[in-house]
Amino acid sequence: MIKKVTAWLVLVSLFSFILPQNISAKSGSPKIFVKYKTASTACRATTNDQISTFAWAGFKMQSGVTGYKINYTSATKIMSRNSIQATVDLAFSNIQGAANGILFRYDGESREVSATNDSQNTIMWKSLPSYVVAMTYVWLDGNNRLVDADTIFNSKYRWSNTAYNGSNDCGGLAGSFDFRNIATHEFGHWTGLGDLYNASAKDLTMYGYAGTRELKKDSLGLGDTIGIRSVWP
Ligand SMILES: [Ca+2]
Ligand SMILES: [Zn+2]
Repeated sequence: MIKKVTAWLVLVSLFSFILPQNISAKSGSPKIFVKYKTASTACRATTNDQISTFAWAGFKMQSGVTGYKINYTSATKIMSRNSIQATVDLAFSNIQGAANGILFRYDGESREVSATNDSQNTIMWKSLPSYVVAMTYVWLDGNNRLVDADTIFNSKYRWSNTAYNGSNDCGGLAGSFDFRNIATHEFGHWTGLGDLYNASAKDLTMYGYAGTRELKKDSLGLGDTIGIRSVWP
């Protein structure tokens, strides 16, 4: 498992992707961000989310409103439509709160089942390799502005929602990934932020690994906020 993850990291760093069979992207070459499951899966309580680190992935969003759709039928059964939409809204509102001027808008239901450069930003579930928690694909125009962002959550895993109260860092449902916790990270990619893999960034939302029960990334760390402010057009 560790070897496999390392291999993926190498591939990611070379921007050369050999995608597993069940992950496909249509039309053009997207940038792909992979959120990995931690080897141990254990969530660790926050020790320092006030470091100023962030990574820029080399692109920015368009000015104005960014719409998104949700494929509810692909979601794991334990989450209701209402709770999915409310949670997505909360995750986007964290990003909006970090920088004045970012606006996301819910545009309704989607039936799209794969990451596709179709000028429609879509949130969906799909079976991904077990070392992957979620993936975000982005397509850019010639000026390195976002034209399409799609996020896929791994339907192999259980997903749940537990409210974060500022201290229950690892208080999510056992054996389950917290949807808001992971969604906030994935939507950080929509703004142009990249993954952080240095262990010192483990408490930041843009850290590239996640464990089950983890809630602490519902809220942004300092580096996440600074990053979003600096990449926002
Ligand atoms: Ca799309
Ligand atoms: Zn990521």
